[in-house]
Amino acid sequence: MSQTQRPNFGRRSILKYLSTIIVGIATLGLGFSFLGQHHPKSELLPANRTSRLPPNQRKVSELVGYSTGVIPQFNEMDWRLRIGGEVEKPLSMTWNEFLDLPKLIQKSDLHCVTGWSKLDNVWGGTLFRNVIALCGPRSDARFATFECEDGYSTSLPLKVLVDDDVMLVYELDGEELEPEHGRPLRLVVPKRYGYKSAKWIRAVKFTVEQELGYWEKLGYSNTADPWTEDRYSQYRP
Ligand SMILES: Nc1nc2c(c(=O)[nH]1)N[C@H]1C(S)=C(S)[C@@H](COP(=O)(O)O)O[C@H]1N2
Ligand SMILES: [Mo]
Repeated sequence: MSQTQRPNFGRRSILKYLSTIIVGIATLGLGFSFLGQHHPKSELLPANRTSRLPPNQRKVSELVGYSTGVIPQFNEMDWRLRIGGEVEKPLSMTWNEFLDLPKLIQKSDLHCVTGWSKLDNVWGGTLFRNVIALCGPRSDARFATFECEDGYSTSLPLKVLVDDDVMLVYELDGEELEPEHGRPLRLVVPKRYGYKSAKWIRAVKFTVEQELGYWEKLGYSNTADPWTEDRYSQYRP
């Protein structure tokens, strides 16, 4: 049949068309009103969130600088970011090669599982998505493990890592990242507890199964959603 079917404009379908249009306009309107306030995407609160502060968190005025060990040195000349595991194109990037990735500045919040939250951190870096595009994870890769200079590690599903607010950053509030906050390179994952935001990253390994990171092995949640107070894992080693 080559003729295109004419829509049937019965009462029910007119109602359906009308409601689609109304929902469409309302969605656009909401979108534009948010844009008008210049909120980056990560600041938009889902309908069920009435506050920017997740339950049982308190605001602090500075990032606390939480770490489990000594703060590593950064030597620009011998620094490499290794990207491997289940990828088509393993990479070893120099510092300058990393800086050549598209740069983005974006504000977001960091919620430490111990109860402090630092709102409005202005991060400068690149979307994690840009790294994914470079190395081409194989079709069975579902997770990535971040391996850090201080021996720390954590991992996340790729479906979390492709989000608009997930970045590899080298600047905070317009300045080069301070050593205690991850200089030269850290991850920020605003929608997860802070222990997922790995500092001093040296390697990213794409995997089929999720590996347990430093805190996750000690019983902290592998999903780590601050809004549902998903602090501890069901499984205790
Ligand atoms: N390599 C590494 N990354 C890390 C940690 C760490 O000990 N080592 N601590 C995590 C925790 S528990 C939190 S809350 C945040 C804290 O970030 P900040 O030190 O910039 O405040 O970093 C995370 N990233
Ligand atoms: Mo933390």
